[in-house]
Amino acid sequence: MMQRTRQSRILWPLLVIVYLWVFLAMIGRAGFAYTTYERDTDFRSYLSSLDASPSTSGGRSLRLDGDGDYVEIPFADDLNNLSAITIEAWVKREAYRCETVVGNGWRESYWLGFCNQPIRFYHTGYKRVDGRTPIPPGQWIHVAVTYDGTTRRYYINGRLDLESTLNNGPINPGSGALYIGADRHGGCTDRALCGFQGLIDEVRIWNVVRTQAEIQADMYRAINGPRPGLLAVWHFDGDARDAVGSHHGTLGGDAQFSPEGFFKRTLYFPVMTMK
Ligand SMILES: [Ca+2]
Ligand SMILES: [Ca+2]
Repeated sequence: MMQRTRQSRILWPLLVIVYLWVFLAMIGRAGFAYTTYERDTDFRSYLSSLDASPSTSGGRSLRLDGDGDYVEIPFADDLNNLSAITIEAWVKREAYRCETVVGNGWRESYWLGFCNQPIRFYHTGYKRVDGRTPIPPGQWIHVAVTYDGTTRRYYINGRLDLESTLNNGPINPGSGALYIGADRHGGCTDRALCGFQGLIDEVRIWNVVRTQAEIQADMYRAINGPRPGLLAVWHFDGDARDAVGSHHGTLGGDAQFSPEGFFKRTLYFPVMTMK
């Protein structure tokens, strides 16, 4: 009896609010709007305006221990018929090593990673150029590479690190799965798959050359919808799904997700509005 009384004390005010809202909506005085908070700062400022506590449902990243861990993306034509390419990722390294960020078979197609300190990018097999600036362990760094068959450009945190026409020519397609955090050809001296050690987040592959301004404009926010030339985006917020297409990945080795994502999870809030 007591239980039922307590329930009705909570239920009745709720019902009154819902009925009032429906009435206002019917006469056109109320509605719903969905607001997207893509960056944690936006979300926190939204919450502070409500005088509420921050959410703990943060985004995640891919954690790899550098020894046999990877995300495998099944072979797809659009990842292999490229006259131009842009690859972007947030990385947090743990050491200077030869390690893969995105590998499409480095002996035949494209590969983005580091061999010790700077960015390295291969295409068409052994056609490589190393960047100039070290990518240090222990901090989140945004790396981006663009290549159009003639000119390659490397960006670190949105700043141009290297522009080069050395070893240029068309991008050769691969013939197998694309890996994130490893490469199916392997061949690094101490590890079978040239595995990455650390955290990787927000990996994107485009079939166009992104400009420096475009890279800077999008590096601090998650992309969740289609864009011209955007082939795939992996947020790694607890899964390896492609957020804009069908290039869904599966984890290999003992790859896992870290609670330390570069971005907080993208949040969609229904906000009641008065007209
Ligand atoms: Ca491992
Ligand atoms: Ca993430």
